Parts: sequence; structure tokens; C-alpha cells
Amino acid sequence: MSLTSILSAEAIDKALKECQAPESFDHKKFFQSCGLSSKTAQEVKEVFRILDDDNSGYIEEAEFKFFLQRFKPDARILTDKEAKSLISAADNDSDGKIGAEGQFSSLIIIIITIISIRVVVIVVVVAAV
Ligand SMILES: [Ca+2]
Repeated sequence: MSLTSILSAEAIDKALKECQAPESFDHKKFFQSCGLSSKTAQEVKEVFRILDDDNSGYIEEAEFKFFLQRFKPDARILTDKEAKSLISAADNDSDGKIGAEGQFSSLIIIIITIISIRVVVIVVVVAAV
């Protein structure tokens, strides 16, 4: 199983291009551009398994450093700062790694939550007028 069987090569290229410069990685933008935020929970789980290179059941900081290269072998390595902020975005138990249950999918689900909040705000504004 590889990431290209879940995500399209074009979408991966687009997502990687947007974060080519060091320190420009934004996981929300990345997951949206590569198409992961519109995948099923099962597909997100498959992606987690691919990223968990040593099958420890967690994505550790070392694995996140090579995160982009799992999408494409010639992609850049994330900086320490980027890898750390990616982990802290979802590490709700502060163990310094991302576990399969909930934490990884929460990185992706955040986007959906933000979109639904916007819809609610629009509805409220319209209702107030
Ligand atoms: Ca691991």
C-alpha cells in the first residue's frame, strides 16, 4: 500500500509545491491540498500506517521529519520546528508523538470543524439581518 493508491499524484505535487520553502509547512493547508481532508476514516487510518514507518503505533518526531518524503521520495525533510509544531497540533496527551486513535485524524478533522464554524457564523449573521 502506498500513498499514491489513496491520494492522486497531482494533488500530492500541488501540496508539496506549496510547502517547498523551509518553515512554510502548514498541515491544514497540506492535508487539504493533497486531498486527505476529504478521505474516509478508513483511508486516513491507512495513511497513518504508511507514515508509521517502524509500526510502533505512533508517529514520532523522527518519522514526522521524513513525513513529506513518504508522499514523494524527492520531497524535502521537515525542519525540527515544523516536525514539533505538527506533533503539538494534535498531541493532546503531551507524550511527544501521535497515536493512531483520534490524534492523527484530529489533525485532519480540524479543517472540517473550522469550515462548519464559518457556516454557523454566516447563518447567524443572515438570521440577525
Ligand atoms: Ca512510529
